[in-house]
Amino acid sequence: MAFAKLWILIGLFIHALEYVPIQGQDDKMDGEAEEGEEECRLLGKFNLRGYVEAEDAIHVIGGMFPIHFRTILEEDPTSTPPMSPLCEGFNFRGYRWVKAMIHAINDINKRDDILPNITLGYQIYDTCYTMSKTVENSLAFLTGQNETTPVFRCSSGAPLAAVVGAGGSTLSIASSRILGLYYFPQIGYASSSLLLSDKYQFPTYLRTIPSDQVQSEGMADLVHHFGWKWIGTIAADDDYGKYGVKAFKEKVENAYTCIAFSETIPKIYSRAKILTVVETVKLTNATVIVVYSSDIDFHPLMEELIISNISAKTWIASEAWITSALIARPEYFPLLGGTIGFAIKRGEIPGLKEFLLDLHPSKNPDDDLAIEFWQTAFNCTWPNSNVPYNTDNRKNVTGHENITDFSSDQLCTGEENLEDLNNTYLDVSQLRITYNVYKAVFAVANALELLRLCKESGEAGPFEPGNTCAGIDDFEPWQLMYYMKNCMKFTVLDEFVHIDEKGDVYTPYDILNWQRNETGEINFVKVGIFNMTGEGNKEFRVINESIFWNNPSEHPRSTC
Ligand code: TCR
Repeated sequence: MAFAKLWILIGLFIHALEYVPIQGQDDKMDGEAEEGEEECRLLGKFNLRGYVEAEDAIHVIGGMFPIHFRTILEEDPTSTPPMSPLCEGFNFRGYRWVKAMIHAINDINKRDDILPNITLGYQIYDTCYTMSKTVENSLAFLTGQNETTPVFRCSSGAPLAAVVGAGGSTLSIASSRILGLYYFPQIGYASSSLLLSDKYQFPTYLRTIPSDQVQSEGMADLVHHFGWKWIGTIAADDDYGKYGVKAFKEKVENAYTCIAFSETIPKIYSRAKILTVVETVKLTNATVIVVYSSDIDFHPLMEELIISNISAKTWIASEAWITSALIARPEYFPLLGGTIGFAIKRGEIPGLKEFLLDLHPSKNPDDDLAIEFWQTAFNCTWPNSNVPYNTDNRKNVTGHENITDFSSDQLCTGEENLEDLNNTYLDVSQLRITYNVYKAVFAVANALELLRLCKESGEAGPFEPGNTCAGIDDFEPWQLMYYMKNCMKFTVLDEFVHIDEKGDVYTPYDILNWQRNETGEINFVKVGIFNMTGEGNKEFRVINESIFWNNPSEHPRSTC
C-alpha cells in the first residue's frame, strides 16, 4: 500500500516537471538549442500523439476531447511561474470518442480509394472540459508549441491538416475564435450551439451535429403536441444551455404556452445555487421541465433533486443527457422515469468494439491513458506506474478540503478482463456522438482527397491567380478550407453526409422515452422522430400510446 502511494507521489512530481510552458519562448530566442526539437512536444501529460508507420507524406489531424472532467482548481500562484493545471476525473465516454477518432484514421489508412499512399496521423489533446486547457491546446496546434507565429504543423514537420473538436460549445467557440483568425479548418462532433452557425464570427467551423435551432424547434413542437401550457426551463450556464433555452422559448411561447421559470445550473459547483434551483422546482406547479445541459453539469443538481424527493414531473431532455450513463441510473428512475428527449442519429461503426477491447497497459508503457483507464476501471494500482490514480481535489462536493486520494491498495495484475467491465467505454449500443467523431474524421479526409485529386486530374483548380490547384504535400490551411466549405458531400458507412455552407448538418432526431425493463434497467424506447431540413421542411411524429409517463395522471396537464 505505502509502496503504491509512493509511486503515485513520485508520479505527481514528475507530472509537474513535465509541463512545457507555452511562454517558454524566451529561452528559444536566446538561441539555445531545444532538446528534442525534431519531436512534437506536447503540453501536459495526457496527450496522445500517433504517427502510424508511414512510407509517404504524413498528414496529421488534430483532436480535442474531454478525457478528464475537470482541472484541479488551485489558487493562482503569484510567487511561482504559472503552470498549466492538472486534470482529474477520468471520462470513459470521452475516451471512447478518442478511440473512435483513432479507429477512423486507421480505417482511412487501410483504404486505397481515399488518400492512397498517404498516411494520416493524429495529435490529440485533452480539454479536461475546461476553457483554459482548450485555449492552450488551440495555441499549441497553431504554433507547433515552440514558436509564437503559427506554423500549422508540429515541429516534426508533419503538416497539421485540421482540428476535430472541441467537445462542448463553449470550448469550440473559444478555440474557433483562435483557429478562425488563421483560417484554420475545424470540425466539431458535439458542439451544437446556434452561435456556431454564424460564419462571420466562426468562418472555419463545421460540425457533424445539427444546430440546436433544430432541437429547440422539436422540443417546442413536442410541447404544443401535448398541449402543455406551463413549462419550466433549466439551462447549463454555457453557450449550449443558454442559447438552447433561448431558442426554445422563442419557438414555444405563444398565446397559450408560457414559461413558468428559467433557472441556470452553475458551471463551478455551488451547493447554495443548486439548492435555489431545487427550491424552484419544488414550488412550481409546472409539471413539465426542459433541461438543456450536458450530463456532467446536470449531475450535481440531480443528486440534490433526488434527496428532496420531488416526483410527478415530466422531464424533457436535451440531446446531451438523454442517453447518458451518468444520469440514466436506476436509482434516479423515481424522479426521471418517463423522461422524453431528443437524441441525434445513432450509427454502427464496424470493428469499433474490437478496437476498444484492444487495450492493455502492458502494450505500451508510455501510454499513460491506458494505465489510468485500467486503474480507474478496475480499482487497482498499476505496478510501478507514475500515473496518479483517481484523485479528487474538489472542494465542497465531497465535503473534503484536502486532496482525497482513492488510490487502491490492490495492485493490478494485468489479468483483469475488459470484457467483464460494465462500463460506458465499451457500450457501443448508443453510438451517437462517437459516430459524429468518426464522420468528422472522414470529412477532413474527404477534403484532403479532393485537394489531392485536383492536381492529379490535370484540370483547372479553384485558386487564384490562374485557376491553380494546391499540392497535397504543400498546401495552406485556407486552401483545405476551400474544400471543407464548398464540397462537403460524401458517404461514410453507407450514409450520405452533407455539410452546408454554414458548416451545419441536418440529420434526424429520435425522440426517446425512459422506460424500465423487467430487470430494472432503464431502456431508451424510441417513441417518435423529428426531422428538419435546411429549407425548413419538417416532420414531427410521436406515438402517444408507447410513452411511459411518470405522473399519476398519465399524460400530464401542465396548466397555470
Ligand atoms: N452539445 C453540447 C455538448 C454535448 C455533449 C453531448 C457532451 C452534446 N451532446 C453528449 C457530452 C455528451 C450536444 C454543447 O455544448 O454544444
